Parts: sequence; C-alpha cells; structure tokens
Amino acid sequence: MGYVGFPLACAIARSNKYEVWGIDIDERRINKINNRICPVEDEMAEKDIMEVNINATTEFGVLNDSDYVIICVPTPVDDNKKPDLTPVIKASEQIAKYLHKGQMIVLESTVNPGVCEEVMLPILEQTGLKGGIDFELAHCPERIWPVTEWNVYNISRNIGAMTKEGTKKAADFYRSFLNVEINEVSSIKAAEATKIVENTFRDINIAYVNELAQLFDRMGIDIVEVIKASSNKPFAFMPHFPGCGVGGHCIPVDPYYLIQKAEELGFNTQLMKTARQINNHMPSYTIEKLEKGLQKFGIQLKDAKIGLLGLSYRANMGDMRESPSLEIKKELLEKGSKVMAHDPHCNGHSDSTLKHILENCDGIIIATNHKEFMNIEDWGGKVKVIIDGRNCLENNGQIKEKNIYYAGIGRGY
Ligand code: SAJ
Repeated sequence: MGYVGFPLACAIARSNKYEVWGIDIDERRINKINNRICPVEDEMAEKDIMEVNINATTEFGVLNDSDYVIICVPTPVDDNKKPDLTPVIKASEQIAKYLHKGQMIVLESTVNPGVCEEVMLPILEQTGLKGGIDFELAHCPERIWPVTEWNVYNISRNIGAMTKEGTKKAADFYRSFLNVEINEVSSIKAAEATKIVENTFRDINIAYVNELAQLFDRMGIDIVEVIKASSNKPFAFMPHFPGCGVGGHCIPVDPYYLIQKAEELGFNTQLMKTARQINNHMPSYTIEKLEKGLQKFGIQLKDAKIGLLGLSYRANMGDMRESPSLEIKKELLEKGSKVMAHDPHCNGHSDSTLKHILENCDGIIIATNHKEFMNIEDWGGKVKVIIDGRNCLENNGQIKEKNIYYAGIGRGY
C-alpha cells in the first residue's frame, strides 16, 4: 500500500469488477486507508481514496479467497549496495501459506532478471503446487513517476509470465482495469529486464551529463545551454541535466541489482558501475564548488555556517530516500561546517527556518528545486555564496544584484 500498490489498488477498485483487498504490514497505513486518508503523495490517489472502495488489512488470510495477488513491496539495497530481497521473500512466504489452484501471482517490484523464477518460485512451489500449471506467476514492472502527470492510469506496461497462456491471462487481467497498452513479452525474465534497463539507462545518461558538467566547468562551457541546444536535434538525442546527485528509491538503487546479478555470472558491468561512481560523486563535487566560493571571501568550510535548502531527492515532494542532500549534509558536518537544513516538504526533518538560514549562513546549497525556493527575493545580509545544485535559480534577479558568488553545476565555472 505504498506509492505503487495503493494507486494500483484504486485503479482495480475503480473498474468495479473486483473486490479489492489492500494488504500491508504497516498498521498506520492500513488505518489511514480505512479512514479514507491517502497514504501516499499522489494526486490521483488523493482523488481515488474518496471515490473507490478498498478493504485494507494487515491480515494475509484474505489471500485464501483471492484470485489475483499483486506484490508491490520495496526492493532496496543494503549499506553495502547489495540487493535486499527480504520484502519480496517475506511477501512470497505469506502468499505461499494461502496459495491455491488457479491463483495468479504478479510481482510489480523492480528486480533483476531471475528473481521471479529463482527466488519467488521455489518458495511458492514448496506448497507442492506447480508454477505455470497450478498457479500463474507473472511480472509486470511498476512505472510510476511521482508528482508528475504520469500515473497508473496513463502509463503503458510490459508483462511476462511463465507460459504464453499465462502471459495472455495476466495481460488480460491488467487490461480489465487499465486503459493503456499492456505489452506481452516473451518471458518473465524479459519483463524483469525491461524495467531494470529503463532505470539503468536513466542513471547512465545522468552520469554522462554529470561527467560533462565537471569537464565544462573547467572549460568555461555551460552544459545546460549545450544540452538544450543539442535537444533541437529531431532524432537520437534525449536530454538529461547535471545536478548535485541522483536520489530516490529507484534510479540510484536498481542498477545494483543488475550489477550484482552480472557478478554472479562472472560478468563485469563496467559502464553501469562507473555511472554509479560518477553520480555518487556529485554531492562531493557540489561541496568542492562551495569551498572554492567561500575561499574568495576568506571563509573556510570548517568555520562556515551552511544552509542546505532541500532534503528530498526531487522537487515538490517529501521523499528523502537516497537523497543527495543527506550525503551533502554528512560530508559538510565531517568537514566541520555548521549545517542548517530546511525543506518545506519534509516536515519534521528541517532543523532551521528559511528565514534563519538566509539571515545567518555564509553559504547556501540549493539541493532540491522546490517551487518554494524559486522566488526568494531577500537573500538576507550574510550570505556570500550560493551553489545551485539543481541549476534552478539562474534567473533570480536578487542574487545578481547583490555581490553574492553564485555557481551552478556545469555552468562553466
Ligand atoms: N536527475 C538528475 N538529472 C536528470 C534527471 C534526474 O540529476 O536529468 C535526478 C533527480 O534529481 C533525482 C533522481 O535523478 O534525484 C531520480 O530522478 P527521476 O526523475 O528519475 O525520479 P524518480 O526516481 O522518482 O522516478 C523514476 C522514474 N523516472 C523516469 O523514468 C523519468 C522512472 O525511472 C521510474 O518510473 C521510477 O523512478 C521508478 O519507480 O522506478
């Protein structure tokens, strides 16, 4: 019942063809849903919860009477960037308790090719029931882009099961409640591969512009101008933009699932590993720029008060998972700076107000391009340096008027 499962449950309920049970181990989340409080930041889901009926429970026993079971649990990595399939395994173990003939089990969580058949299937077949015969196992990778116009109702999907018939049956199930293209692929592995390819594609492309940003800062070239100009090529170019880092529970995480699987097979995914290294370096690169800016005013990081604007990993939302801001804060503290963080979307995690930061900090890092930061007029009296980690304040007139040292990422200096 997270940002993937809850909107999906609403979409199924909205079709009025199914009795929908939303299961979650988080009782608070279940209580919210049963009190028609939306458990996720999702515009459509906020609407849905008032209009559709979902039975929410922590009891897996409802699976006894379920024909379709869809798993939408996290697939994180641990502190050593190793895949952590615990949520998938635990969900599979619960499902196995109630597995019965004719059931369709679908995994939506992002995994590397092989997880469905090498991890989930053995757990399910311990019941003596056979996948592809007594029950179906399919993979329909989730595609959600939080706080954008893209949502479960308008994004096409790929789906693969253990057999051709199983794939068709699974696809027809999704077609029964979604009015989007449901593309049947040849196998579960192909379906698992599509999603991990989509996200590693993005990570590599972001790493590419982040590498260019560091080079062009040395060459006096503004990479944002260049990328925008190159984007007028009507084919074979897809713009990405540099920043202070790559956050979220997907892009900086999913590549490690494929990297790990490849290692198990004795293959070195050097491009994906290098892309991760480049993107993981961007918080440090951002701090290097802050250090250079402060030095122009004779201020050392160890004596500096630094304002960190933005804690979430993406604009206008409050999700801090794998956020570069957390890396930036950690490294600044290690360097002896006093750090004051403010994020209007991460209630409870700010340790300062925007006003206090603007009036007391020597330097500011914009780590998230929240709309609340776009029209700051009065930057206070003390701020000497602003490093714009999302290249979002270039047109803020106030900054230009004051003798504030302003630098972005990859803007040529
Ligand atoms: N970022 C850049 N430069 C860019 C684009 C993004 O530095 O040009 C950074 C963002 O600031 C953010 C991170 O990368 O920190 C991830 O950004 P994102 O826009 O990919 O946002 P997510 O992770 O919420 O959504 C992604 C989806 N994004 C797109 O496909 C555009 C998609 O990969 C998945 O549907 C989703 O993760 C998921 O759930 O897997």
